[in-house]
Amino acid sequence: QKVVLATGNPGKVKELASLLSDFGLDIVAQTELGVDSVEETGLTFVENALIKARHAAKVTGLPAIADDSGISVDALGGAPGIYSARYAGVDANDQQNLDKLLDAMKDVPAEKRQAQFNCVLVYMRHENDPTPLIFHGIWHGVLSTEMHGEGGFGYDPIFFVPELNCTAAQLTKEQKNQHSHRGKALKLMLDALKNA
Ligand code: ITT
Repeated sequence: QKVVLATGNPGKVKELASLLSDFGLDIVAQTELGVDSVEETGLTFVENALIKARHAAKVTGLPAIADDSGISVDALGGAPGIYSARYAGVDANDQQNLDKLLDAMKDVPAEKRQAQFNCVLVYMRHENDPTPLIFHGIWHGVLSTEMHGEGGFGYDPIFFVPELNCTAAQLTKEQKNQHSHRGKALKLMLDALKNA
């Protein structure tokens, strides 16, 4: 079964595609099928994931999987949250977003630097699927004051995981998937598809 992976983010593709393929899905990236990006007008991770999956399903005629995710910082009232990709502006890159977050947190002491990654994955069978499957994963951590590690993407170099005593960017792809918001949502999705 061909399924379009409705994301333009190579970091997400790296973490999702091989596990979905191992599961037996014939995963095609949306860029390979000429799917453009769609405006994310939702107010929740769930709404934005649905918007992206529906758009890709509509353009391709295939089932679609979308990921909407972001980092929520307690000391910032949950910001940047659903705006994580556009925190430093609509055309901002990962480094600019990360620098802005470090700057916003520069006076916040160690004990008040808790943050969470959220990931919502959606599986939409077709454009008009009235019961899309929705899965949520969360990962708790603490924002570091400096970048560490070369792996992962986005905010990973400043997302310190106390249980593992390192940042998300210091984990291998496999280790990150064992602990991450995305890995947890993906496991729930694969369990559900197995039983479908
Ligand atoms: P698509 O919409 O095309 O999937 P995007 O990058 O715009 O790509 P989002 O709107 O979901 O995706 O934004 C996610 C943001 O949260 C983005 O800035 C990421 O860097 C960040 N993020 C999500 N998961 C992350 C992870 O595992 N590690 C680090 N940063 C992450």
